[in-house]
Amino acid sequence: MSGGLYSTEKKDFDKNLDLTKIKPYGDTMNDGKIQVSFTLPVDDGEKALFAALELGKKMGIEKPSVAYHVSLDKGYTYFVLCGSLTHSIDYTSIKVESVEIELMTIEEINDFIKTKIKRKLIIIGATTGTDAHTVGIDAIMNRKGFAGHYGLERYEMIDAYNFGSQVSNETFVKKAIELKSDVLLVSQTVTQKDIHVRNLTNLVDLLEAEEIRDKIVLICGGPRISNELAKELGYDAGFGPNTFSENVASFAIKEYVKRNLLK
Ligand code: B12
Repeated sequence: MSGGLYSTEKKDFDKNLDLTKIKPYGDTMNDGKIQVSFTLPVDDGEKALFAALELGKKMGIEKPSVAYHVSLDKGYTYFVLCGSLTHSIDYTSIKVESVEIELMTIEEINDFIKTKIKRKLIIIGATTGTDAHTVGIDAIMNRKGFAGHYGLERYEMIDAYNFGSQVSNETFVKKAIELKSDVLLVSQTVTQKDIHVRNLTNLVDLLEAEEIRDKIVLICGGPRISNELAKELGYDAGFGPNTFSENVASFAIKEYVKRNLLK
């Protein structure tokens, strides 16, 4: 650590972690330090700075300060604001519904498919609608995978087809029928104005219209997708950040057998 003038050693700083009242951590426990960024639709200047600080206070930020501001264009200014958040959260009261899976290795997944399904599983995937983000679906499907975890294309007992991004729901359903797919993987990153919700439900509607929804395992994923949301929208499961191909495949094969979807 630096040997500068700043030292916390002799000071009587708060060291108590109370999980019923957690706050952001900056330098010391419960200091509430945060940094937020946003754009205001006004020209840069003293008045804009004042407005940003006032907004910070309304967000519950104590002693906000503008760390950075820049004019993005005429009538638009970008701000980075720092300060201490006054709000806290009762961490002990939070209940999150995540996918319950017995995580298997690639070898175990291949063996399971060989013995229980007795043929290769056909999995298709895409980022649907207008969404252009491919990295998430590639991480799950592409041979090289993500963070040291190989993707589904590498699995001996899986035929994986990754159709990339901006695939319309109509095309995706057509591909599902054409390839007699067992599992459909949908990636959604852009959530602005809830576009992901409309797009994800539209796919379920189309699958139901084609009478194939109950014959397939339907999974979605993305940085803002939770299992809870996915189920609400008519999917079998939803996966968020730090998902690997093994998580998805372990769930898909168990679900496939549990629902007796063998064709
Ligand atoms: C790279 C990037 C882009 C690239 C994409 C290039 C490409 N080929 O993918 C480009 C430049 C094209 C782009 C464009 C846009 N982007 Co962008 N982009 C990003 C960025 C920097 C990284 C995303 C990424 O690759 N993450 C890495 C992967 C591995 O993570 P992941 O997607 O979460 O995937 C994991 C899990 O979520 C899960 N998963 C994902 N999909 C699936 C699917 C299944 C079936 C399963 C099981 C799991 C799963 O598993 C993956 C691995 O663990 C993020 C910011 C950030 N740092 O996250 C913004 C971000 C996603 N983009 C954003 C925005 C707003 C846009 C634009 C709208 C900007 C604009 N105004 O033009 C456009 C949209 C274009 C469009 N039509 O979609 C916002 C989204 C905000 C929101 N929630 O809506 C972000 C968060 C930036 C921000 N802070 O504002 N973007």
